[in-house]
Order: sequence, then structure tokens, then C-alpha cells
Amino acid sequence: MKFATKAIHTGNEPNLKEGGSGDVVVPIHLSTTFARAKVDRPTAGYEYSRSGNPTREALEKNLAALENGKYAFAFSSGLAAMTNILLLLKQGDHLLSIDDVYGGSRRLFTKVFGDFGLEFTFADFCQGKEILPHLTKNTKVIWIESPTNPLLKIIDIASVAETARAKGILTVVDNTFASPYFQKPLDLGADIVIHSMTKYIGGHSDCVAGGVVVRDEQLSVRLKFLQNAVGAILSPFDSYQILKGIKTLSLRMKRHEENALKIVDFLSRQPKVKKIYYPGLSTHPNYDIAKKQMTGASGMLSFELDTDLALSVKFLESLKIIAVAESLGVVESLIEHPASMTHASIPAEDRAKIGLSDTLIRLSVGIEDADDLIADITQALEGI
Ligand code: P1T
Repeated sequence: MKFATKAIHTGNEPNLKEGGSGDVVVPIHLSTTFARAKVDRPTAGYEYSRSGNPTREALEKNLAALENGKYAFAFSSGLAAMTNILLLLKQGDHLLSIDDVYGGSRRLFTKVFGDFGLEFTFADFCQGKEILPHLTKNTKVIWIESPTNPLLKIIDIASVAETARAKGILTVVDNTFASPYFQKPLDLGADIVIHSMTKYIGGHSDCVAGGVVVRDEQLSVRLKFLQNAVGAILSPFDSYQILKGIKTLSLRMKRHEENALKIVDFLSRQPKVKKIYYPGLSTHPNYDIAKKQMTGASGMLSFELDTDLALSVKFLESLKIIAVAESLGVVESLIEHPASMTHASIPAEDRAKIGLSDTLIRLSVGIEDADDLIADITQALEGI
């Protein structure tokens, strides 16, 4: 099946067996536990809702299919999903991460797992050979966001994964910014994909959720164990919400990109805009890699105004349709100031090292009419 068909049908198959109800929408199974006729035999494989729930399982099946994976696990947030991946590691293990990651990811690495003896290095790499100087004998994971949050850097996933694999190192890709519609890291050689499903996958700003997808059975067994043992599972209602969001993922992603391209074109003609970060622009430093590994550039972009912090803030606060808010990848356009919002937990000196300036603005282009979004940006630019 092709992507749009899988998004609607996989995991959502009606139960047409004798006694089945034939629902075309997956029911929300709220039961926390499942009764059995025989002490040693769970009735339909379900025992207790933390270890397995039919609604969550439907979503997990769907998510695995979207990423061309075999096994998926749904968690109560993107950070909970990341936590479960990090729990694959042991004290003394080293993780090399791309330097430009979501502020909360960096906080989880350094301020939580750092205290449990995991070691982290942040570096700017694009190709496999660039990771080599940063590897130690204990490196177990390479962590990639591509495109990165918020500078939209593009990392050559196939090249990094090939180098990592030769050294027995796992490649993890946070695919939140691209969504599986535009990029499938497992097909490019990555071992683990993680999503903040709060973003494009859910798409409607009504559910915080995370997901992990793998192909390898051994990894899946450990992740399944950790999901149950640690317990940060996605609730049945939220699983239903995310499944519902996924049904329109392909339509939404097309429109997100279409609108982003129009806005990038508009911004590139504005004298008050100093720099635009968007992987769909032929002037992006890694445009060729983006073209090779993504089928579209998505709806995320960042830009800098040719002004100071105070006027950048004035610009943000003058917007009427586009909301100033954290989060991204949702139907409504959201704009934010990374240095004081999503990436405020990163010390200023580290932000400077990454190139994340105090005047950087990140825009998550929604699926409204692009003309209205451009009119809103125009009136806010006129005020500065
Ligand atoms: O918010 P949560 O569902 O826990 O996901 C965390 C997360 C993980 N990975 C990436 C790339 C992310 O962008 C996020 C969350 N990011 C925001 C809330 C934000 O506005 O950037």
C-alpha cells in the first residue's frame, strides 16, 4: 500500500470476524485490565493496559507502517519516547549528538541522563566522516535531528548511518520535523526513529505524544520491555486522537510545504529579512542532501530580521493570525523565539556556539490560506 492508504487503513482494519462489530474507526479501549477465562491464558493477548492496549496497538501498527518499520511504541510524550531509547544505554556509554537539537532533548541528555553517568558530545556534522573525530571507544549512539530544530540543518542520514554501523554504533533519527511523509530514516539505514507525535503526526495541538519505530527484532524486544517497565505509555484516548490525525497526514504535509514555499518566497523579497533557513531553498548549504533524502521540505522555517532583539519581539507580538507559541507541525501557524522559548534551557554560550542567535525566529507554517498568513506577516513587518 502507498503512504496515504496505509495512513488511513493500517491498524484501523474493521473486525469482521464472528462477534466482531465491524467498526471502521478503532474503538477507544479504556479498560485498564483484561479478564481471562483461563488463569494462564490472556483472552486476546491483553493482560494489563500498560503492557498492551488494543487502541494503542492499532496506532503502533500504523506508525510502524508509515516509517516502513516493523515495530513501533507509543509514549506519553516525545521526551518519554526519547527516555526509553536512552534507557537502552548503560553508565559510561557515550552518545554523539548533532549540536542543533530541540532544547528539551539537550536538557534530557545533559541534565538528566548526564547525572546517571551517560556521556554526551554535541558536534556539527553532516557526513559520516565528520563524526569520526568525536567517537570514543564507548560511543553507542549517534543522535540526529534532520532537519534540526531550529536551524534546519540537514544531515546526510545514509552516510552517517553507514559509518556508525561499521563501528557497531546505533543511529537514532528524530524525524519530527520531516514527518514520515517526507522522510523515512529506516530506509536510509538508521536503526531507530523517534517522533514527537505532538507535532505533524498528531497535527491538531490537542495531544502530547511520542513514538519510536525500529525494524530490528532484538531492539524491539528491549524497547517493549522498557515501555512496560518504565510505564510512560500513551493513553487509549490520546492513541485514538493521534490515529485520527494521521488519516490526514499526507494532505496536511502537502499543504504545509506549499504554504511554506510561498512564505519563503515572500520573505526572500523583504529587505527587513536578513537570513532564511529552509531546506527547500536551493541556497540552503545542504540542499542537495535534502533533495536526496527527503521528498519535500515540510513546513518548518526560521529567519532573522535585520534588526535587534526588541524589534524582533515587537514583530512577533504584532502578529494577529499566527500565534506566538511553542510547538510546531500543527494545522495552525505557530511562531516563536527559540532563545527565550524552546531553547531557553540551553546556556547562552552553547546557543552562540551552535549559531542560534538571539534574533532568530522560528515559524511553523500551518495549513491556513497562505495569502492570509502573508498579509499577517506584512502588517507585522510594517510596524518595525
Ligand atoms: O514535546 P514532546 O512531545 O515531549 O517532544 C519533544 C521533542 C522532541 N523532538 C523534537 C525535534 C521536538 O521539536 C520536540 C518538542 N519541541 C517543541 C515543543 C518545540 O516547540 O520545538
